[in-house]
Amino acid sequence: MAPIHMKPRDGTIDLERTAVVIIDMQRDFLLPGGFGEKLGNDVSKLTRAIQPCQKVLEAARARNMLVIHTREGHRPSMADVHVWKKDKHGTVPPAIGEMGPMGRILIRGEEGHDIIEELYPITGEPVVDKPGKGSFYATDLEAILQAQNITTLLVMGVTTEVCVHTTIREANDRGYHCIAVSDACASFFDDFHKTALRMITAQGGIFGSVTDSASVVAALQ
Ligand code: C5J
Repeated sequence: MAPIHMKPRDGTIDLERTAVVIIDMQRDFLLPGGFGEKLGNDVSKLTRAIQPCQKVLEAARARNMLVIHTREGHRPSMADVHVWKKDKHGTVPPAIGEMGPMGRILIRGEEGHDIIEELYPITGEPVVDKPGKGSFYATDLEAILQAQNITTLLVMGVTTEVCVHTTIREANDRGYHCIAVSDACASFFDDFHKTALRMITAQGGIFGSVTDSASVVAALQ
């Protein structure tokens, strides 16, 4: 058991039963020309999460902890893109499936769909491809966590209020203690990032806990 600083209260985590889950650190979100930018966002806002993610990843790998990467994306046929996801963007053209500088946007197998170099998975780290915002919907994430006897998730990635939050909510309902790593998450919107983190710890930790990368690294020493 390792003590760790967290909000709303400090506690301990069982490193044998804790997994690091890195949400959607894909070129399509973090690099120019991808989905994030196509929706009118400043992608440089997300890059601040890369270094904290790297620090946690390095510490987790040194401890032989389970590290899981997720990627949001769709089949090349786009048969799994529902109508709302295709058409909702209104004032900007729907971007999914369009050709961009990194291939078809948010399509599995394309360069942009893959994870950025800095956080690239190594052999043995599961990569969960998900069509939705949550990492449990239409994936085998829960089967992996159960098979590995995991009870606690250190969650980081992008974006804080969308895929990170949805995943934490899904996981919390399934009984996992989710600990969001604040500086290793990022949003295109500073206020959403802050508020999303506050929401997790509200009311005694309604969706889980929040820590930061330095606290995780200290706990994993
Ligand atoms: C979004 C995500 N924001 N990974 N996806 O559409 O958060």
